[in-house]
Parts: sequence; C-alpha cells; structure tokens
Amino acid sequence: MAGQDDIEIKQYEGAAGGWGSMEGMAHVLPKEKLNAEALDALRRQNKPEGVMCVSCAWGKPAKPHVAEFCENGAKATAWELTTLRNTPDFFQAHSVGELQGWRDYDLEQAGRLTHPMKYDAASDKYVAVSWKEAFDAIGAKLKKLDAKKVVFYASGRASLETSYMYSLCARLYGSHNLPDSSNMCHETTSVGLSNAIGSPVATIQMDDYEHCDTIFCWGQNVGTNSPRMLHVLEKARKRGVEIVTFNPLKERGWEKFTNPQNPVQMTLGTSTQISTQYHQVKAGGDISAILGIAKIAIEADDEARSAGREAILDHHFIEQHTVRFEEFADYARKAKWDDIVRESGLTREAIEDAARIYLKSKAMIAVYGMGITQHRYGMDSLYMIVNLLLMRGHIGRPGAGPGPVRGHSNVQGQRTVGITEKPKLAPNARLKQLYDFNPPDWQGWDTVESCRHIIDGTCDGFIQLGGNFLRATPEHEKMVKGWEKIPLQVHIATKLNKSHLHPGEDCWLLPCLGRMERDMQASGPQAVTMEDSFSHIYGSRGKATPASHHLLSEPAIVAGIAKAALEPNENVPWDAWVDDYSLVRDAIEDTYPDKFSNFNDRMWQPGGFWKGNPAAHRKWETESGKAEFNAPRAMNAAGFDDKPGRFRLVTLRSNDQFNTTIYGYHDRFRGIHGTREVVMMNHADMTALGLFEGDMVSLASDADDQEDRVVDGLRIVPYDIPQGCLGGYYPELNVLIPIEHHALESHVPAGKSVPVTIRKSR
Ligand SMILES: Nc1nc2c(c(=O)[nH]1)N[C@H]1C(S)=C(S)[C@@H](COP(=O)(O)OP(=O)(O)OC[C@H]3O[C@@H](n4cnc5c(=O)[nH]c(N)nc54)[C@H](O)[C@@H]3O)O[C@H]1N2
Ligand SMILES: Nc1nc2c(c(=O)[nH]1)N[C@H]1C(S)=C(S)[C@@H](COP(=O)(O)OP(=O)(O)OC[C@H]3O[C@@H](n4cnc5c(=O)[nH]c(N)nc54)[C@H](O)[C@@H]3O)O[C@H]1N2
Ligand SMILES: [Mo]
Repeated sequence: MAGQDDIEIKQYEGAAGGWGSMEGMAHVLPKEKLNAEALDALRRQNKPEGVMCVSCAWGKPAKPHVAEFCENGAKATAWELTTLRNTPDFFQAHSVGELQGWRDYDLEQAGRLTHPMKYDAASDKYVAVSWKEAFDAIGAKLKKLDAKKVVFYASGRASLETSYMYSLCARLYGSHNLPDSSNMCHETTSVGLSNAIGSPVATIQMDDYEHCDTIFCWGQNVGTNSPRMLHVLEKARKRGVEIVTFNPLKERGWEKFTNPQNPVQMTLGTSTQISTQYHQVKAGGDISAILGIAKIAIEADDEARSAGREAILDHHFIEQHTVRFEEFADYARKAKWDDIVRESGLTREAIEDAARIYLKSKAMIAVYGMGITQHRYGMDSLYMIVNLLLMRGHIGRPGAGPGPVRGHSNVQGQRTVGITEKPKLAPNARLKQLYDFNPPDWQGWDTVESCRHIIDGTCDGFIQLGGNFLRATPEHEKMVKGWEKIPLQVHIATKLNKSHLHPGEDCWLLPCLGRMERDMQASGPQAVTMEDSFSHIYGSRGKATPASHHLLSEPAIVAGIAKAALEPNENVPWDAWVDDYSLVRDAIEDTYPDKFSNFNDRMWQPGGFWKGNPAAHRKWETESGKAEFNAPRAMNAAGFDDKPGRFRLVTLRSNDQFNTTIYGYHDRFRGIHGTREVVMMNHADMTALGLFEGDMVSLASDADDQEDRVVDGLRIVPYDIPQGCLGGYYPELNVLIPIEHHALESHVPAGKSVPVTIRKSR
C-alpha cells in the first residue's frame, strides 16, 4: 500500500535536528508534489508579517532565524499545500464502506478536499453539492434538533476570528456544548493552574528562557512536537543552564541537538547535549519523583533553620503569597523513601541529584506536556510541579514559572475567545449586551461527556470545526457505533479522515481554505490571528493559491451555517464580518477589552502582543486570593493498582505524525520504520513473558470494568522503557482506552497510563 515501507527496527544514534531532519523531510515532502508556493510559504513562516505555522503552538520570535521552521513544521506546510486533490471523482470511485478500510495515511494522502459534499445513503457515496444547498439543508435540520444535544467541536487550529464567530453561533443557537481538542490535551493545565495560581496558562514568556538558570521538564517530546524550542534550549545550555528531564523514554530532543542553522555543527556532525540529567521515571511516577525532591528540600530547610542557618525555601514568598504550605510540608516530611522509590521507579540517589539542582536554582522554568496531563491523577502531578515552583518563589519573576507547551497552533486562543463548555468562562454578560440575547448558562458537554452521549445515542448533531474527533477519542469501537447514529454530522475540514466515514442520517463534508492560502473577501485579502503557548497574539497572512476555487474560508462557512440556522439578529453582522475580518477583531476587542485593546493595530507587532497574565505579576485570581499548595491524593498518577500481568500502556506520537494525521511511517528517533503497529517493551519484561523481538502480540484492556477491548497484530520492539510500562502509537491504540479512564477533574482521557495485558498471538 502507498506509504508503507519495509519494516526496519534499528537504533538511531543521531541528534535531533541535523541532517536527520533533512532526511525526515526528504521522506515526506516529495510525496506531496509541492510547487514553488510551498517554498515561499516556508520562507515566510513564523516571521513578522508572514504566515504562522499550522503545526505546534511554540512562540514565534520577534527576531526570527533565516529559516524559522522545523522538520515537522515543513511537513505540516507541505501537507496543507500539497498539489494532490481529493475531488468528487475520487468519491465516485470509492464508496464510504470501502474507504472505512483505508488507513489514516491513505485517506489524507488522497489530497485536499475540493468541493462541498453530501453523503448519499442510496449509493453509499459522497456526492458534490452547492454551498447553498449545503447551508440550507444544515440550517433546516439544525432548526429541528434539540440545541442542547448538538455539539460544536473545535480542533485547535482555526483562527481567533473563526473561533469567536463559531462560539457565538453555538450560543445564539442555544448550545453550550463547545468542547475543544484542549479537552483531550491541556485541560488539566487549564483547570489545575487556574485552581492553584489563578491563571490557566504559562506565566512565562519566550524571553524568560534567557533569564532562567534551570529548566525541569516532565513528559514533553520537544524533538518531535515543538522542535523550534530546541533553539531556545540550545542557547540556554550554552549559558550553562541545567536541564533536568523526567520521561519514561529517552526522547532524543531532550538528549542532544544538532542545529541545522549552524554550519560547523552540520559539517562536523557535532551536537549540543540538552539534558544535564535524564530520569526515566515510571509512567505516572512524577508525583513521587517530585515528592522526593520536595521532601529533600523541606527537610534541608527544617534543618538549616533549626541550626540558625539561612533558610532554603523562600519563606517570605510562601507567607506573603501562598496558602496550605504547612499541610503540604507535613505530607512530604511523612512520605517514606521506600514508597517514593517504588512509585517513581527512580533510585533515591537519582532524586537527590535532581534535588541538588533544584536547591541551587535561582530561576527555574517548569516545562511539561501530555506526560503530565493525560493521567487519571494528572492534576496531582501538575499540582506537584506548582508546589515545587512555589516553595522557592519561582513564579512571577524573570526566568521562572510554569511553561506548559500547548498542542495545536491556536488551541489556547480558541479558549480565549469563547470556545468553552464552562459557563463561568464564557463572557455571557458582555455577549448579552452586545448581541441582545440570553446565552446558555448551563454546563455544556466536554469531550468525555460528548462521547458518553454519542455512545448512548443521545447526541443529535455534531459539528466539527477541523479535527478528527472519532479517531482522537477513547473507546473507539463503541464510539464508531454511536457516531453512525448521530442524525446530523457537519465536518469542516481540509482533508478526508475517519470521522467523515461513519455518516448518520445527514452528513456533510465542507472543505475550507487552509491558513497558508490566500483568503480573498469583498474588502480584499484577509489576515487572521492566533495565540501561542506564551499568550502572544499575532497576525498571519496566507498567500498560496487556494487548493480549489470552490473552497470557502472558515469564517464564511461558519457564517453560512449561522445565517441558515439562526433567527435573524440585527446585532450580529455575519456578512460584514466575512467581508472584512478586521470587524470581527473589533467585536473581539469589544467583548474582551482588557486583553485585546487596539487589536487591529497590535496584531502585526513582531513577536506578537502579550495578552497579559495576572499570576506573572503575583496577582493570584484563585478562591483564596493566594497561590495554593496541594498535597497529592495518590503516590502515582495512573489511578489503578499494579498487579501481575498488568502493564501501563503509554500512547505516543511518532516523529511522522500530527495527531491523527500520519505523514509517514518513520519514527526516526525511536528507530522504528515502516510500521506503527508496535509495542515498545522492556527487555526484562520480555524475558519474563518469553517474548522475543518481532513476536506478534495482542494488547487487551485490563480496566476494572472488565470490558472486552483488544488490539491484535502488534509487533514487539525491545525498548529502553521502565519495567511495567509499554509504549505504542496513538490513535491506533485508542481502542484500548475506556471512556471513563480520564483525569479526574479535567476529564482529559488518560492516554499515558492505560491498564492493559499482553499476550502472544497464536
Ligand atoms: N510534529 C508534531 N507536533 C505536534 C503534535 C504532533 O502530533 N506532531 N501534536 C501537537 C499537540 S495537539 C500536542 S498536545 C503536543 C503534544 O506534545 P507532547 O506533550 O510532547 O505529547 P506526546 O507526544 O503525547 O508525548 C508526551 C511525552 O511524555 C512522555 N510521558 C508519557 N508518560 C509520562 C509520564 O507519566 N511521566 C513523564 N514524565 N513523561 C511521560 C512520553 O514518553 C513523551 O515523550 O504536540 C503538538 N505538536
Ligand atoms: N491515546 C491518545 N489519544 C489522544 C492523544 C494522545 O496523546 N493519546 N492526544 C490528544 C490530543 S493532545 C489532541 S489535541 C487530540 C487531537 O484531536 P483533533 O484535533 O480532533 O485531531 P487532528 O488529528 O489534529 O485533526 C486532523 C484533521 O483536521 C483537519 N484539518 C487540518 N487543518 C485544518 C484546517 O485548517 N481547518 C479545518 N477546518 N480542518 C483542518 C483535517 O481534516 C485533518 O484530518 O487527540 C487526543 N487524543
Ligand atoms: Mo493536543
């Protein structure tokens, strides 16, 4: 099949970046048959006045490099600007039933969608329709449905302008079911950081990396998922910054980096060591690892103070700015080293090494990703990171603070402009004033709640602004059955994916412009805006020729649906907004005057403008008015007991994918080529079970609900991963995750420790 190369498992010795990244691009880019416009888009990528990369949410520097893009940014650009086209002829040739059997890769490799399409049950095919027909029919159907049972999902890529219009459309329609991909991702951050420090996002900005002396990182894979961050880490290392990494896997980006823009390194093949310490914590073991560090610090501080020496913790900060320190300190003092060592999977000496760096640091940044947020007790892991920062006053001064690395390029921004299912985060009073209606004030459905309704047949409509919800969510098999019963599905997308292939009664596929493409409207070419992981907001202007002249922009599609589905409201100028997006920005500014003052002027500021963050100024918008310490509720984040035969499965991204988009079959850094159907396993565990490299196995769910969930045909890859843990790829393994296996308060599916058993295939 296209894209499937020979299977090869071979350890990779190279650094992140370097010639390997060129090779990585060389495997993927030619398949997209690019033209000169794609190269122009790369040249302008992430630069002031340019186009902002559609890949990750890492910041865009005010003074960019000559090439401010990375291997995976180039793949994302090529994926969007491909010259391959998925036309109505393709859908005439392939029925939906047939396409269900295709791989994610092959579906998207069919190219960019070119025409609005409607599912025709009689022929089991998608057929081309006019936009008018699509909007009229969608509007008429929406009018018949119960708004409270209709979901408006957003995947994190669409601009601030589109997202504002989309969430307003949902609220005017009467739905508050506005889940975002963030509900599967950093929602643990949004909920946990809000509780603990009164801000849902990073308090640091990009230039804090120039002022820190220490970086701790938990559960983030920089080399693959935010490669441009490597430049910042390299510079930090050159200044002598200590970098301490906790990850069950040795991820190459946190080990070493060859800067492709450094001719000497490229010629000599040298690299910069990134982490000064690397600790292969057990999946979910971060709570205990951090507890160990905290215990050392607190006991050293007790001792220093009782001996009359200088304190080690920042007691001035703790007293002035925090609550519940003593409760937490007591918990840490009482914790037993045997438990800490067992639950973290690290030796006491390793934790002491990390503590030594922590105790020396005067300015520490805490980086983290999905390895923290996607666990049942993920919030407790996050609270432990915050505790560590608070003990020595590492929030609200230069070079210090939490630095969660977000996922999609505008996922944080979508929340900022109203895509939220939580009424307390919606600007309802302001919306009521501006648009003269009563916005829904009930708790809407998040991802898990939407899945529950889909599974039990009580979801009446599902609108997807980008994304691949059916593939990204847990409990895949039940979800497919439920998905097929949703009476109305509307998919706003650039490429075909599995979510589009299980239509219910009515199903529409509405193709849109990508961000890289020229967006011409009545007032001229349009620009859009987004927000990065540092709460910086900037403009982006696409210049490439659209993939098809039948495409509409995302704002135009949202307006088309809104006008067809809603009662007219003279206060909402849908047409004028589509004609000129600067008017949408004015509306955003009117809705959020604090964050978006002079929005249209400031959007082109090099490096973006900062939305601001009270916690960065030590203003704590929490319940207590202070930053809050929290003792953990469990010693590990997995949320299930260990027992013989039960493993913790970690679901991972390869270096050749963007979420459910599979660019290719090379996971270069992990040395896995030609297949994604693997289980990475510790040698000692293999020996204990009598398994050998290349053996074929099945994984089965080992959750307490005893449900049958199995994935067959997986190949054993011996891997440097802690005993008791297994690694494998998302989304293929989402079959194994129970819908109720999610982070407790934030409801993020717990894809980083899934209870499974393994057995050899017969
Ligand atoms: N090229 C590319 N870029 C992307 C994406 C992509 O798919 N491809 N996806 C985007 C999105 S939406 C997101 S959210 C981000 C995701 O980026 P990341 O946050 O890096 O997410 P993952 O790739 O899932 O990897 C999580 C890391 O956590 C480690 N880990 C797993 N369990 C644990 C644990 O219990 N403790 C610790 N300490 N570590 C653990 C894993 O080994 C892995 O290195 O990247 C964004 N950028
Ligand atoms: N087991 C497990 N499950 C996970 C994760 C995990 O680590 N493990 N990670 C979770 C995370 S962090 C996330 S964010 C979710 C991701 O979930 P989603 O955001 O729903 O999925 P994506 O794969 O990013 O969506 C890809 C699709 O978006 C569409 N698309 C691309 N560009 C555009 C555009 O410009 N406009 C529009 N309208 N559509 C576009 C294309 O049709 C493409 O097929 O998955 C989650 N699921
Ligand atoms: Mo994400």
